[in-house]
Amino acid sequence: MIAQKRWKLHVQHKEVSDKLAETLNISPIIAQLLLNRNITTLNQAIDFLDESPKETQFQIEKLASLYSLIKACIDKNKPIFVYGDYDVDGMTSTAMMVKCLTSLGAIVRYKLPHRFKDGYGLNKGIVNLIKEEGCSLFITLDCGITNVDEIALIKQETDVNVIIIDHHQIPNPAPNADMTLNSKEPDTPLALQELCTAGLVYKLVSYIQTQDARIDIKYYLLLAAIGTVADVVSLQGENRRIVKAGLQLLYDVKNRGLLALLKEANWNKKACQYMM
Ligand SMILES: [Mn+2]
Repeated sequence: MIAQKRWKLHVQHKEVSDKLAETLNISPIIAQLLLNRNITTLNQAIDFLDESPKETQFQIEKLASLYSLIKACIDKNKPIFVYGDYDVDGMTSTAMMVKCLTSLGAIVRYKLPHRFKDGYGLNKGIVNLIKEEGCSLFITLDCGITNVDEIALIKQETDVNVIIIDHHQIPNPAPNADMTLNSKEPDTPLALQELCTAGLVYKLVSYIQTQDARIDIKYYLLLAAIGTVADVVSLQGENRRIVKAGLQLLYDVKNRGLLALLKEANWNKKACQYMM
């Protein structure tokens, strides 16, 4: 009960917050809220308050090689298999990847594992699935980085290329995938180190958009925002920008799945618009 709660106020640093407020032309209350979040320097504050998703990218060569691996498979007209995860990050990532690949003209198969029947990550049965579908590319989303044995088996038993897009801790030795995009890799730019898989897929799709006009990036931003919020990753850096910009798109949702979810949640467009 609220009556039993004790409010613990953050220490006020009036001098620092006044200075931030004056320099950035923001209210002293916002300045103090920044301090409460450990944002103490001018640069940190500017970065935090900047709301537009930035051009911060992974090394462009990395995204370019991922794209060429995908493109090579599409050119061969062979199916691409996308294996996701059952949580929101995994599902939004899969939705984005399937949409992107389909827009590029790929034949796409996908699987969202069942939480209880299939469990998390890959299992050895996946080899048969890949063989049956005759795939030449296998992409894991929000899983795969810990599946060293399963990936080894896939590479041994089939001739698919394997891409792992995941934000979970990378084991040592890492699985022998052909390519990996993981925000825990040591060469990840600071602003992207907290990206969940939906954020990673969003970054990849943003790059592909620069190479292929069939991609409409607007479709992906809201899904990336939902995946980011649901995976409870830190809302700073690029994550915050994705969520802030993505949530604005809630007012203009066309995706039928999302519309159904909003209806089920009794989402009140007018009330929320007022708050934002
Ligand atoms: Mn995740």
